[in-house]
Amino acid sequence: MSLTLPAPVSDPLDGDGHRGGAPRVPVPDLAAFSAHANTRLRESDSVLYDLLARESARQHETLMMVAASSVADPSVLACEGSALGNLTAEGYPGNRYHAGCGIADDIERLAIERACAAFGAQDAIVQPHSGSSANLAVITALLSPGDSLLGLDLDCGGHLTHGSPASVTGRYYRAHGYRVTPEGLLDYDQIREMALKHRPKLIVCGASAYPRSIDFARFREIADEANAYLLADISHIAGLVAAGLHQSPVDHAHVTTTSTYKQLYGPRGGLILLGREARRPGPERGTLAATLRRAVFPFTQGTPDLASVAAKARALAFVASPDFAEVAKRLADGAQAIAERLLDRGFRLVTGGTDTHMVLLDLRGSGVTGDVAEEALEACGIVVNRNRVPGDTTPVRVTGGLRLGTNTLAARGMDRTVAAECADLVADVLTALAAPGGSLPDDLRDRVRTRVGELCAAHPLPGYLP
Ligand code: DSN
Repeated sequence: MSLTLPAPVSDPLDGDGHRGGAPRVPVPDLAAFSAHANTRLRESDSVLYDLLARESARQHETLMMVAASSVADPSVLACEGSALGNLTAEGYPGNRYHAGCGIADDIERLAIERACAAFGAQDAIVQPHSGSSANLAVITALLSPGDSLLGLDLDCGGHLTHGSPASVTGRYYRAHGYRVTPEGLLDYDQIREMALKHRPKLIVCGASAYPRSIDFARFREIADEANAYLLADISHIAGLVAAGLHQSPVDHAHVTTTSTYKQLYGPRGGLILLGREARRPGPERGTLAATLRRAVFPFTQGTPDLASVAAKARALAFVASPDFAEVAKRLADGAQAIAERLLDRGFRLVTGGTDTHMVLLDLRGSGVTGDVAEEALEACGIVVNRNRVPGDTTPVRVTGGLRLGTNTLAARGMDRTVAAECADLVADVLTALAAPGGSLPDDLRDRVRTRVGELCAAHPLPGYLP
């Protein structure tokens, strides 16, 4: 028996968005649906609702200065919480393994287009679930197990996925780590020497805790001399790169990766960007871009999160807007102001300053450890993270340093003057901890908390209050 299929219709939806001839199905207005969804959550699961409400309030009321953190616009959160999360859509636009993906295809194409526009890239892969997933896809695409790679040592500011033994990238590959100078700076001669000695198949540049600019062109020269691929992970500085405030690696590196929730003010997720190397042959069949697409799906991921892809598209539109240039400028200016104020107050900074959004405080010798400082600052409403600094011998959960960043301050509209005041508040707390007796007096905690509250009230999270 053969089935007779109805003739395809060019536009199966009528002007009201419903299928001609079929009974009308009620479809809620999106904005009304969001309010309804939250009310439904409150009524059906008050325990979870209260936790979410408390977390929301905490974000409004505290100074978020974790350098790896930022705040997404509510329109980004709306995409993340949308019905796209219901969709299973393995594959890529125009080539899915499931039906019902026509709208998803348009959304993914839009995200790709916007990623390319924001970074001047030739091609982009928008499906990685995170920056780590993006790195894993690139590494598994370019290397075979046992091949060697060269990345910045974790203790010197590198990322887990750049070859740390704690990560699959350091377990299944022969990972070598380059280090920084005693001042905390990248030493390109040392990196070149290591590249020529170990002949890695891949060199990884980019960092999680490095406050200075990175010379991607120099890295590419080294990679070419060593006949290695170059991966630039710009997760921490992607906004500065997009705004033209930091050299772009997109046409220097073979591949560039980034997470989307830090300086791109997007959802939790990752991107892979390709510049002039996009159409060169990959290590196996097809172009480098095609190889990397296969490396994301089906090699290391299954179905993509289309809600996150939509949220990336929304965030990338903001990155391309004139307002973003102002935010990027503010985050660099703010970090400068914080560095200058901390230096004035007698603190030591890794590399002596910053070129980015990040300031790394070296607390060693002050009598205060990173964990104690982190806890005391949080009690005052200032959220930072303890961080090891180059040459640190303290345990990873203790650490001899603190990492500060300005992504959220900049988004809240806090300028140099406010950023410097934030540095003063941090310095007041650290100075008290370093004094004989080493504790946080209640009156200081209350004073700092009050001022933090005033600053947060004067600079609300952008777009969050209706
Ligand atoms: N890479 C981690 C960090 O820098 O803190 C998480 O984004």
